[in-house]
Amino acid sequence: MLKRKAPSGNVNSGITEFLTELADYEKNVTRSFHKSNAYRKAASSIAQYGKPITSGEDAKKLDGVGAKIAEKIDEFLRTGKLIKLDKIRSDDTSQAITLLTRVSGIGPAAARKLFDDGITTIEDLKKNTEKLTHHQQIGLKYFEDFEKRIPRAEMDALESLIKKRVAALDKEFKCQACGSYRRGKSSSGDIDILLTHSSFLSTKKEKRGDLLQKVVDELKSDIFITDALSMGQTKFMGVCQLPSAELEKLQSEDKVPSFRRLDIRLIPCDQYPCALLYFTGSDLFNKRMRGIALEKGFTINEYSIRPQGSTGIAGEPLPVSCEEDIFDYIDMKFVPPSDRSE
Ligand code: 8DG
Ligand code: CA
Ligand code: CA
Repeated sequence: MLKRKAPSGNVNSGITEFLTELADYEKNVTRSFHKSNAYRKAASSIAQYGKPITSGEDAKKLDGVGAKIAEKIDEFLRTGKLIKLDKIRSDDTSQAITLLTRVSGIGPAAARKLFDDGITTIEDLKKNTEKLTHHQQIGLKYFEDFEKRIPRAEMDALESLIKKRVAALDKEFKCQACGSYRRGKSSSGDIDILLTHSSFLSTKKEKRGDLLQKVVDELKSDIFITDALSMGQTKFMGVCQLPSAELEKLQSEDKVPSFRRLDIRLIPCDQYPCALLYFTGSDLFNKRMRGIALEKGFTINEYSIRPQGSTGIAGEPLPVSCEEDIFDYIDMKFVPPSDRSE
């Protein structure tokens, strides 16, 4: 089962798609996370390369492409398919586990456990909801909707509605959608909202209070937020639905608004730029940028950028007021969000 991403305009999409499918298989079915990451890294290098790959030898020059992957590329270029993938696709266990992991909240370990209990289909899940966590039950309830990508026009509407409601609550809130949306993608898998408040600093945690709860309650009040998957002090995971009137304005072909996955994270003001960078992604861009930072003697995570002393112990967080500051510290040219995808 291919992970349904928007078309990428990648000249090697045949190769990157089969590598991604193998990465998903290793993650979900065999739970060999090292192998999975190796396939993903190779897929990313190849997608970034931009020129058509004509042989495995060719591909081996790229970061993360070793002899075994090069062999698979040769087989794919020669025959247009991979025997290994054909076997995986026709294997019952692999099919069932891959299907189960498509339900939000069911990870590789839970999928294996359910499979061992004889659960192999969505129908089986529906008959055994007592075996599922609250999150998994909601994942099952909205299984079809959560598989649909969210068109950019709807993302615009969702973000602006959230911004409007949050601003009406308190002008000192700031929020924005990040993830693939901020990277300019034509569609997104979910809505990743970062939220901050001018009074909330990492050094003044007591100011956090119930800021997130207030925002969630406000968004629940007209059932924009329809379900909660989890609610913490700084992270809400849930489900929302654009009001029908808003959907009509978009001249969408859909008659009824779909249920969408929504995450809201409350971030202290001083950590907002590092969080924005982190949650804009992509995951692979973040990994590369962290690597560059380390070479320059800095360590970056979702909270801060800190100098990495010769002892290997990270120093105090450096002050940052925007994403550009982080690039400046590590002497890296600013990469606009739209260029952070592969
Ligand atoms: P999509 O929803 O359109 O499918 O893509 P996305 O917005 O890029 O992915 P996401 O899964 O919603 O994650 C949002 C960002 O969070 C991602 O672009 C980068 C950052 N991120 C990491 N590591 C991880 C991780 O392990 N899990 C998740 N969920 N996000 C991560 O850098
Ligand atoms: Ca996302
Ligand atoms: Ca997300």
